[in-house]
Amino acid sequence: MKPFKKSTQSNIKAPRPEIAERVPPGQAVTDKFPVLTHGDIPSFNPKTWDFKLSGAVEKPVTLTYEKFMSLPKVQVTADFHCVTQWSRLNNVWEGVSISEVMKLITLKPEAKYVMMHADEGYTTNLPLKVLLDNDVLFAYKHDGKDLEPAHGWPLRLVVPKRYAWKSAKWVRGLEFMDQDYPGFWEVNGYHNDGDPFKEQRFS
Ligand SMILES: Nc1nc2c(c(=O)[nH]1)N[C@H]1C(S)=C(S)[C@@H](COP(=O)(O)O)O[C@H]1N2
Ligand SMILES: [Mo]
Repeated sequence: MKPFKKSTQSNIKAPRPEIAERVPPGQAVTDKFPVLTHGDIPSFNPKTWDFKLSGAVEKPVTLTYEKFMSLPKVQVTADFHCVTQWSRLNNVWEGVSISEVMKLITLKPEAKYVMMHADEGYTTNLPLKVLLDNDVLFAYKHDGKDLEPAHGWPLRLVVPKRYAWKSAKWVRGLEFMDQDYPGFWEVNGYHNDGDPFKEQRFS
């Protein structure tokens, strides 16, 4: 993987002062919504789609699409930072908050880390306390419209405080773990934590 240059490039325009503190170092603001996907867009069948909560839980749970969609909704407005140096501000996400999903299970005391599982074998890992932040949600709408298939329809995770590779598109489940294991990009050279304000791009 090619390392980025340090964030002193002159081709990045300085953001307006009122949003400057929301733009992490080395990022450029875009109004577009680029698509970043490794591999193909998975097909979606609402009859066979499910969502699994597994691992260090008292009783694993599998939700149907209908059941997931019946969970209470939230709206979260948040900035989105891709490690490839674009940031899109003020995204309005609609979906189900992580706290709502957590009501469906009882964690075992050893649950400290989480692996997100998505279609096509995409995975990404987070410490439990990062996943449980109050701006984290499973989104099915973006800026008032259903998510485009390329952006994760029917469901994607959104973790605003981490680089966007942690926001798994086509998410299908959470596996609670007693130890940390690296996900797909974390194995392939991206930083384990991925905090954009600390510029944690690569390991
Ligand atoms: N399942 C899955 N989720 C994924 C990815 C992917 O390749 N597969 N790419 C990640 C990366 S690197 C980024 S930057 C964001 C991009 O989201 P977007 O395509 O909606 O902009 O999705 C993340 N989630
Ligand atoms: Mo990315």
